[in-house]
Amino acid sequence: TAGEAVPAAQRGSWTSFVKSLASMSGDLSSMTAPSFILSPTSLTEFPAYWCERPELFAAIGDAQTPEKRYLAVVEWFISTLKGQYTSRNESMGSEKKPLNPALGELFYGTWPDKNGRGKTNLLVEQVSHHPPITAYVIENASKGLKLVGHNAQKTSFSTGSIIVKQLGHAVLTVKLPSGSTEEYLLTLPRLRIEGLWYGSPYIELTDHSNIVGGGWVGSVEYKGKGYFSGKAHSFKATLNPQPGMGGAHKEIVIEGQWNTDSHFVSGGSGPFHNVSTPKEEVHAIGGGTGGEMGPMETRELWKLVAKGIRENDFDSASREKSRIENEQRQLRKEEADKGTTWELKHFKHSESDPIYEHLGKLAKLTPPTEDMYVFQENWPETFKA
Ligand code: HCR
Repeated sequence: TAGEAVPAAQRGSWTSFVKSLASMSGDLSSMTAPSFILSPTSLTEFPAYWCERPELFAAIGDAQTPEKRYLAVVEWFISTLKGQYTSRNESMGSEKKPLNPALGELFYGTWPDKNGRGKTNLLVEQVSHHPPITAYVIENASKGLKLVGHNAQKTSFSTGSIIVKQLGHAVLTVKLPSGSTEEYLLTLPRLRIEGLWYGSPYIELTDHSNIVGGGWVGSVEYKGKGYFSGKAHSFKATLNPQPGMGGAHKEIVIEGQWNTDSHFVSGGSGPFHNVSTPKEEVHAIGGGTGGEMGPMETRELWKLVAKGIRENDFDSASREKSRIENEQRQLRKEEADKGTTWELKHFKHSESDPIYEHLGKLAKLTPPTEDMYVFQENWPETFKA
């Protein structure tokens, strides 16, 4: 039945919310949703999902041959999907609506060095409020690894589901011990938010994403239940050496479930990835106290809203949320009056990305270029400790 998982008092507002999705404009973030579906976490914390298995990220830097390195990139990428797309279901019972970050909101974090994997740092900045765009960098300097990317979403509604097209991409740079550098372009899957009618939304991935670099061109196709395996969260990765790079042509195909495990179908044998091992959440720097980030640190900024949501005190959550939104509106108004604009702290916007253009051509990506946010290499002191 409709709204089965919805608290009885909110069934009516949930039904109207789901109905109103059909006429949504493409930006879901600004729609008001019933309180039971609100998450106390802001989208600026999401880039941490890229590194909840820091040893798999580090393994890219340790790989000894181009093929092993490329497969390490693919394994790390696939292993992040469980956290990125199913972890709210595990921790909160269903997918929820994250807090919509304010312009300039910050999140800094770190995964400590352990077992020789090196220290990994995370820095996130909300670079646009409307539409919401989040830029991030993740670096493990001791292994020569740096991931820089940005994320935005374009949403639409089709046959009862929200379809989320992810805009943006990420580039992983690997500094090799020889001194040379390799780059890998990562594009992102499309999402279907299903289970809306019942009030228990969850994500299924669809379409495909690309992993291109290090002499390889790969595509990962995503399917839900009833396609190539009959199981939810299925994928099939088809990886090919870049034409003209020499050597015998060897296609590698891997199939399985991105939230559990997968295996080689050709070009290798045996198991490929397995995400049953525990994940390691990021250690938030200054979390909840602002620290050197001040009031724009995400957990500091949203402290009272998050408390209200966690304690089912939605009046105070919505009062605090309105206060933040009004303050933000006021700031934008003052800037407009003075003829100034908000200055980003860590990133600079660029209309095109030469790495996307170069690697994207190998996978015949459209459009041929995309904009990017260039990290200014200004890691704050707190990361140097
Ligand atoms: C679509 C989504 C906001 C964006 C979230 C993204 C795409 C952000 C980047 C991360 O790397 C991966 C990621 C995972 C999330 O699954 C995705 C969110 C799921 C829901 C949320 C909507 C804006 C809110 C929908 C409201 C529903 C649940 C009623």
